[in-house]
Parts: sequence; structure tokens; C-alpha cells
Amino acid sequence: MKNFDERLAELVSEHEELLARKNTEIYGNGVYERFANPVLTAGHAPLEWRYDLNRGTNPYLMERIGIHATFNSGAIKFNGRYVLVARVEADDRKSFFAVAESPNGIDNFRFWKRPITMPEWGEPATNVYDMRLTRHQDGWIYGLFCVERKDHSAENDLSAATAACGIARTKDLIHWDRLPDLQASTQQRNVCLHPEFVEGKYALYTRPQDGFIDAGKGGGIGWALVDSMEHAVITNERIINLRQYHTIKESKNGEGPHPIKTDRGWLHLAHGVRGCASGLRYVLYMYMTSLEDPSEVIAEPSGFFIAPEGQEYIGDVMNVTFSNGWIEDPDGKVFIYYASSDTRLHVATSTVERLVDYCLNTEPDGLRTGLTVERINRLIDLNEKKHTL
Ligand code: M1P
Repeated sequence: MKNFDERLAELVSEHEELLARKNTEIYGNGVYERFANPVLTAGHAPLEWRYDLNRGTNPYLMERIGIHATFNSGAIKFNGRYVLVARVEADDRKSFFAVAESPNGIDNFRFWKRPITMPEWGEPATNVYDMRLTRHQDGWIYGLFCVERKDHSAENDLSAATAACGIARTKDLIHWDRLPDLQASTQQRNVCLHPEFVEGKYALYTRPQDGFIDAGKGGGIGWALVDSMEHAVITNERIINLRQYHTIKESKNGEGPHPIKTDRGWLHLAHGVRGCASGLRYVLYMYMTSLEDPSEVIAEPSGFFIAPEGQEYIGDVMNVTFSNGWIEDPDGKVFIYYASSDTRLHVATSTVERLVDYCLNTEPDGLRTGLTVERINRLIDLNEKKHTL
């Protein structure tokens, strides 16, 4: 075994090499580009979070706190930097939030010194995760996230839990004011705050669910207007983006980050889930809503936008792509942060113009195989005409 000093020097240099690693574009399908390396991995967690670096108390330089995943991250441009609020998960299965920033959005992400100390509200959470960040018209940056607690009505079922939407707000991403959890008649996960007031109220994308895992009767992505974020109560909720049989969102779906405003409508990124022999498969899809009424769907391309590829299939929870963060630059470039298999975070890049083209010019799901073949034939006909021109 190497001595303390040799091992420490090696750890520090390997860590720095990982953090400084350049990312390169590897694939483009016209809609977006994918990159060679994940932007955040468990290995990005600072050594000070994991090791007691003191020779006297840790002579073997053992890892004292294991971090095994950094994934589903909220994202925001903050002080000119690309900033993520990542879900970091320790080996004990508890996830927490931590801020990482990069100068260019595609590599060199580094965590801030300490994870976020999120104040508790009500019964302390067993787990918190998947923060959606919204810089709201009211001047605050809001973080909405899932709060998991033990389901006390089922004491003998050790996996029974409840999901609620936690709400906090900040100006600096360090100090957070915790507000009361969203009051709703169902469990809620994947709740996201729209950035503008609608009819003078705060607008929420919701995901009502019957149980902790099952969306059940909860038919899809919901929409609710609330008077205040200091006491957010859902009194009226309607489903605006439905789950449907034999689609990529047959079992569940959920809003990703808050939508991006364009001159053709609001661009939405969401995840869809279906069941198959290997379990649940999570993919990303897009849809657009109207500028006049952000709850009215005006376009939804068929199928998935991003699905796991290669190493992305493998991880703590297999066959999952999930996103709760993207950043739009002033020049229209979009950085889409998506996680794979609840293990690591990647980036894909596109532009507002291309994403609008994708949404408005990709046909919706015809919901039966014959229509898919018809669509392909129409495209072949179009291409034949082009060759005879
Ligand atoms: O494990 C896949 C995802 O499962 C949940 O998403 P949903 O509520 O739509 O099922 C979340 O726990 C998410 O964090 C996780 O990535």
C-alpha cells in the first residue's frame, strides 16, 4: 500500500485531471449535439467532502463518506457562469443539493466549497432531490424540489413513503429561505414554477400522483395557479399534457426545467416513462405551449427527444434519462443538462431556433403503426421529388 503522502498526491492530481478535462462534441442529429464526457460525476465531489485529509486521524487515507452519484440538476446562468444545483447522492442513499459552476457550460464544472444547507420545513425530510430553478418575475430565484418522508400510515411497510413539493428561495444560491411545502390534495413530484405571473398569480407545472411511485389516476403534467409562494395551496389543477397508451409516456411523465420563452411559444422539456421487460424506461421529450396561454399545448413531436445511449444505459437505476435543468444564452444557444441512469450528468447543446423547428415541424404521434409508415412514405415521396428537381 502507498504511504499517506503518495496516496494524497495521487488523489489530488487525479481529481484535478477529471475536473479540468476538456469536453468534445461527439454526435449531432441536427436537433442537438451530444458530448464525449459527462459534465458531473461522483468523482467531481470535492475530496474534502469524502476524505479526512489529516494523517493523524486517518492514517490509511480512507474514504470516510462515499459519494456515488451526481445527477438531476437544476440549472441557471448566474453572475455570467453556468451554474448547476445538482442532486448529489451519498452511499447512504441520501441525496442533497450542491452547487457546481463552469465558465463555458460544457466542462470544468467545480463544486462550491460546501453543499447547500437546506432549512427544514415541517417534519424533517428523509430525502430531497431534483430541484427546478426559476428566476421569477418577482425578483427571487426559487428552487422547487421533491421532499420524501416516511409514510406513517403504513408503518409496517418499510418502503412506504410520501412525496411533496418543497419550496425555497434565494438571491445568492447559498442562503435559502424555506417556505411551506406546496399544499395539494395528492402527492406531488416534478413540480416546476413558471417564470412569469399568469393572470397575476404564480403558475405551477405539477405532477399529481396516487402513491409515491405510481402516477395512478394522475393523468400527466398538471397546471395550477396559486396566489402566493409563501403559502402555496393548489385549489384548482388541470392536466395539460396527458399520458397516453403506447407512447413514450404511457406510465408517467413530468415537467423538466421551466419552459423557455420564444417568439413562437413556450418550449418545454419533460420526461416520459413506460414499462417494459427490463423495468421502467425514462426518456426526454419536448412540447410547446402558446404565448397567450402557457397551459395550451400547440405542438408535441412524436417519440423521444433524448434517450439513453451507450454507457448512459448503465447506472444506479438503468435505462433512465432525466432533466430538470437547461440554460438559454442571450445568443439563443441552449445547454440541456440531462442525467443518465440516476448516476451522472451530461450536456447536449442546441439553439432556440432549432428546438422550435423540431417542435413545430415534427409530426405528433399518430398513435398507431399504420400512420408511422404513412409518414415515412410521405418523406420518401418528398425526397424523390427533390431528386427530380
Ligand atoms: O429513477 C428515475 C427517476 O424517478 C423519479 O421520477 P418520476 O417521479 O417521474 O418517477 C425521480 O425520483 C427522479 O429523481 C429519478 O431520476
